[in-house]
Amino acid sequence: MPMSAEPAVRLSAEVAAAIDRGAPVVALESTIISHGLPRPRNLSVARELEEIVRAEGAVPATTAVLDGVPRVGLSEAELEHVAAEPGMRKLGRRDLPLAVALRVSGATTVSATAFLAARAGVRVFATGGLGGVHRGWTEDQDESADLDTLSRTAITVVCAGVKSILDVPATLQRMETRGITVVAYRSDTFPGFYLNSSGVPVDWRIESPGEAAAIMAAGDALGGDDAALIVANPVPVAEQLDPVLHDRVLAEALAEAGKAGISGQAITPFLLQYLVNGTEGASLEANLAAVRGNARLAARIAAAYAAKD
Ligand code: PSU
Ligand code: MN
Repeated sequence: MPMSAEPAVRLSAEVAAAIDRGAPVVALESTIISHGLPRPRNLSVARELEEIVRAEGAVPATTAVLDGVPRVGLSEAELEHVAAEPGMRKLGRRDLPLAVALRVSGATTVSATAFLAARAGVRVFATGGLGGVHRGWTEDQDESADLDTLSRTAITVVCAGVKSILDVPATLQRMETRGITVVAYRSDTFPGFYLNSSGVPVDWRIESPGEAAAIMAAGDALGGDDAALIVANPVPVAEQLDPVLHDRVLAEALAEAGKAGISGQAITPFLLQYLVNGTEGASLEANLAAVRGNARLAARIAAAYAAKD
């Protein structure tokens, strides 16, 4: 096997130093920046998320592949590149060897980010909404690779549930089957991404970052196969998208995607963009409120976990 001087996953100096001294680090994904949010707002959001993590005393580690190099922790210029470059690919876990070998630049989804973060030694990750089982899955078998990676990766993901464009009960069922631990943060129901609640009850609820850190430590102590902990953190009711507007525009979006024959990796960005247009930006505000809250909570959980030993 050829030996390379370069590590396969490159950590920024700041992230590497934080991991070495056991300081809290929060991974942030880049697909939400390059494919999930409209430009130029996406760059200010990317910066803002990093600042939120820092304000809580943790180090942000935004993840992407640049010219074939997987990176955990980006410089300001690299962050700008991810936000501005129109040719960024969307990379899931399975795309990583391709992007590396073919020296491609791409944004990492939850699956690719969770994988790279875990390889780097980062235990906590914040995003908007996870991928999951799509409506119509009985026909097209579209289940996000996020679920498969999370079923095999020791990482805590703070999210506002799964995207409401999905079949939420089917996604929760798959998470149970695949051994992904799920708790709702200060809620009795699973959040609905743009909405405070999906209406689906959850079995477990926690009240504090310390409880999340204790669950992580208990999982470490139990050992066995790696799997993720999902901390589902609802967007506050005051900042959610109007549920009636949500349901109406989502129905239109799904019909439009069907008519246009959109499928595979393109379907999630298509539906999210349709919602932004169809709600005159209101879905974007709800999405951002969710992501901000998740970055903050993730930093607090990372700090509580780092303080444990
Ligand atoms: N959360 C958001 N916006 C997004 C995503 C998450 O608020 O755009 C991205 C994540 O990167 C997630 C991906 O992994 O959407 C899911 O895509 P797919 O359904 O193709 O697996
Ligand atoms: Mn898919």
